[in-house]
Amino acid sequence: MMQFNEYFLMKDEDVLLYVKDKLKYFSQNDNITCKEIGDGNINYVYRISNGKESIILKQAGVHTRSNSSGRILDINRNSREAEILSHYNNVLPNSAPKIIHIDRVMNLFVMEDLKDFLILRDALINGKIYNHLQEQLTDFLVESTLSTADFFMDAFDKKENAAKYVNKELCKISEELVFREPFFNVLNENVFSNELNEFVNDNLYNNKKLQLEAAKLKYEFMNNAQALIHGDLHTGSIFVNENYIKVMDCEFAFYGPIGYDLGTITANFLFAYVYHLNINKDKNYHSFLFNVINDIIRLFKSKFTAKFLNDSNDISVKNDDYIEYYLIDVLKTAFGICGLEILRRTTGCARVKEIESVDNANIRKNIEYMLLNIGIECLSYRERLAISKEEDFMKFIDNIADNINNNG
Ligand code: SR1
Ligand code: MG
Repeated sequence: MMQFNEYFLMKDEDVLLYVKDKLKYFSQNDNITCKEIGDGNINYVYRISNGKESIILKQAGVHTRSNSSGRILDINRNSREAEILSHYNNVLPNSAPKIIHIDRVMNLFVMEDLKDFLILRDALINGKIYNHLQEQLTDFLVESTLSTADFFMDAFDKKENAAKYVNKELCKISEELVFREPFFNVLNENVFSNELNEFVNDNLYNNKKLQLEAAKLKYEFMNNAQALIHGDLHTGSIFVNENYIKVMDCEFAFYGPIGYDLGTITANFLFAYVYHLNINKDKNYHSFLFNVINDIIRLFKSKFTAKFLNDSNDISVKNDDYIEYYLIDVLKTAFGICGLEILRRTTGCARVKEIESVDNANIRKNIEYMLLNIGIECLSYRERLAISKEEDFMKFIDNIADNINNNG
């Protein structure tokens, strides 16, 4: 009988045996089935069901799934991810799937199956409206990060936590794919419409000013251990239903700059926005997304400031001017990361459905072109955006889109 006392990468039939032997979740008489449902780049995700109830098992592999880049990844990321999902539920109840079981030998964990939830990216592409997104996302952004920052944790605990969550391999992926590849294409894996070659050459590959901003942000990402951040908070890492969002896929988490998550999620809402501007002429849906993005920035600012003032343990930072200074710094990072996330997903190998699902080559090229312009401007003007009024951000975005539409 298989003991599961030594790590190996499981197949469907191993998962079934594992669940029967180790988990005792289903009754022995149940006819259980297992299906691999992962569509990410990194892990293996299985749904195990008895026809009525189901659970999800996530196992880490040593390599990325395609392994075209030959990356070897630390498999301990799996148990760290399960712990961090539990941390999310502790600081903000119901914000992540519940963890049922962790196995540090097999590098897997089992969690509740969010069957009646949709992946936020798909829901937005399909034009779904939810009125709780901005409130819940900003609660998550503020609570999940600030609760682990120096202002709120004991200084020794925070440093130990920062050491525990060092995440070398996964951070290296972001250091390369987010900060380097859009400008240097070292891996030679960049892909985008051929008609944009000249534009990308002039504005990314040969743009020293933009490359300088990316370099500054890269070294901030590598050295500014402000708080435990999710590290990959795109709309494919979030599940949604009529009442809740649930955050998952935090294998990229580490102690990094707080603005990183805000920037990543803002960029991913902009993917939805630009997709709908080009594909779906429903103005109501455009305004829905416009308001969600504006609200995320507005609510982030007010919740961040309030938590800082009310809950911080350190008297030296309970100072309005310091909080304003710190928040502006977080926002500068966030707008820069927003630009980089847009640029790397539009030019690089880690693609998004808002571009990839568009069959019409001309429309796809228009979406890419609009996104590239938005990405470049967010990165270039991040300092100005950080001190401007929150409602100005989406005006800034609409201005870029209108200019492109008016100039053909
Ligand atoms: C090799 S991993 C490519 C991308 O997928 C993940 O979701 C991260 O965003 C990463 O950059
Ligand atoms: Mg992921």
